[in-house]
Amino acid sequence: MPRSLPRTAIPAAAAAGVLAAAESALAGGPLFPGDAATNASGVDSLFWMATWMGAVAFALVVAILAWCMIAYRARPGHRAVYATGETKGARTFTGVFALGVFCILDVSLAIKDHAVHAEMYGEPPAEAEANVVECLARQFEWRFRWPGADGRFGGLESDPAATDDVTSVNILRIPDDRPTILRLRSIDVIHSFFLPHFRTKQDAVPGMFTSIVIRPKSVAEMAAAGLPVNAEGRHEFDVACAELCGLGHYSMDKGRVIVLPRAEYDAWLAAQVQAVADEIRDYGPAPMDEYWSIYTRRSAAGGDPAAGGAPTGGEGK
Ligand SMILES: [Cu+2]
Repeated sequence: MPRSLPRTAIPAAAAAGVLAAAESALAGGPLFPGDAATNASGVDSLFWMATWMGAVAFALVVAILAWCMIAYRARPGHRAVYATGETKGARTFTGVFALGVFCILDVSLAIKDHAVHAEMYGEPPAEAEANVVECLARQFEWRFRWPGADGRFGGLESDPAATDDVTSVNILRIPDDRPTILRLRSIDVIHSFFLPHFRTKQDAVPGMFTSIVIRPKSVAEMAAAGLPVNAEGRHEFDVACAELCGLGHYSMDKGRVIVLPRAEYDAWLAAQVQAVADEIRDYGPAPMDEYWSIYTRRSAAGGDPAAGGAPTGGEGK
């Protein structure tokens, strides 16, 4: 039997191997859809770092196990070693190895995760410098809302600010030159707004606001990266629900986010605002989008100030 294991050489070699493998894998891989967000690459590198570190640590453990099986096996003139791991040397090796794995894998992953998390979920941009859109999740679709001509999101159904709001089902258009703050809420159960190309997701929870910041790359960068375009040549990406929310859960992947150049986005929004204003002029205030209306009534009945109004009693519960 070998006299003693080189106690520091193995963890040191392991550390070097793990770091080298993780480093070389940070460039990305074929598993992910194209990356459409300015802050998405950190998520990919964290994923690959965890995957490669785990893979290398696993390979190392298996290699040591295999080596021990061969080195200490029974052979002519040599009995198999019955090692219970109770000698001082074995304990020291196990301790050093475990500590090495912890320091290299867990600590470096925690440091990396902290940075990535801060980038994704840290301080949101000021609303004045962002594009703010509201999203109402329901079984089984996403409803989006933009403030209308008055620049204000409406609250309750009877709120005049609500009548000119622009709404859309399942299609979210955003400009490419600034972040979009999406304010999420749910009318029924917990949904999770998931943007695979933006490497981000956020739960929409009944009774509370949550929000997510979408930071798209510019349309020019997306084109250069060969990201998918729809029939009209616009960069269009999936929105999916990442929370099993009922029988039609799968159908919430009908959501789409379309990233437009700023001028085109502004023109689109102006046309929508104008269309709603024309409708109000010709036919009087339009009824509020059905589900926003139900939402505001339910929320108000529950005294939810997010609904923008005072409690009205049990109506609509
Ligand atoms: Cu859902």
